[in-house]
Amino acid sequence: MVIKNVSLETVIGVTSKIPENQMPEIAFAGKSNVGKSSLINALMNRKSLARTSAQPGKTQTINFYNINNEFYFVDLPGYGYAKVSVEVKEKWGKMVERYLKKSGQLRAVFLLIDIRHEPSANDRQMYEWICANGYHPIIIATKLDKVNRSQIQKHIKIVKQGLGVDKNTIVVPFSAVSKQGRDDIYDLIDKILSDKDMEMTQPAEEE
Ligand SMILES: Nc1nc2c(ncn2[C@@H]2O[C@H](COP(=O)(O)OP(=O)(O)OP(=O)(O)O)[C@@H](O)[C@H]2O)c(=O)[nH]1
Ligand SMILES: [Mg+2]
Repeated sequence: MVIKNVSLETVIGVTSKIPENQMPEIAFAGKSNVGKSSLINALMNRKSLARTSAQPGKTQTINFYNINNEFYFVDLPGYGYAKVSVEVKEKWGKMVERYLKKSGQLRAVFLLIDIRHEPSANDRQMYEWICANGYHPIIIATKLDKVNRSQIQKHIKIVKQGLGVDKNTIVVPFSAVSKQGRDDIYDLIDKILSDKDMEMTQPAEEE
């Protein structure tokens, strides 16, 4: 994948309408502070187009990044941030749920899990939610640079078991610091996007 141009095209809040985009969308979900915006920046080759923060709860909107005028990266607000009210949490949840249900262009959902920690109840719920909406999430185990090389496989196993994934689920370890894993994610995105092309170029049925 070659990134030629990127721009933040649409930002939607709790009450906004889900945009009726014409190009495919690839969404990034995960708890607050897990590294969604950092991953999107790494994929876009930009330092800070997607705003990141050590303070959890940075992204409170759904942000659509136009990539090469070909597709969108969708940065979803993070869940599980303890310091916001129940009311705000509910609103975020509803917004994400509405997006998963309503987007006509969503092709794939990446679910990010911090490689250091066992998935939480919220992570499991998000995983199940994505599945319930007909998507098979791809797991990105983030902050790979924070674990010892010899411990990586052990941590990946904990992530898989904690989410209760099936054996076909793809788990990609990734670091926004070293960019390790980025090429694997590009390859997956290429596959996701070309699958759609294949569908679109299916020969028409004979009459
Ligand atoms: N060491 C390390 N730090 C990371 C990595 N990815 C993200 N971080 C840091 O983790 C913090 C949160 O990253 P964000 O990308 O803002 O997380 P987010 O998931 O977008 O968070 P919200 O917008 O709050 O949902 C920032 O301080 C990042 O610099 C990584 O791979 N390695
Ligand atoms: Mg963010």
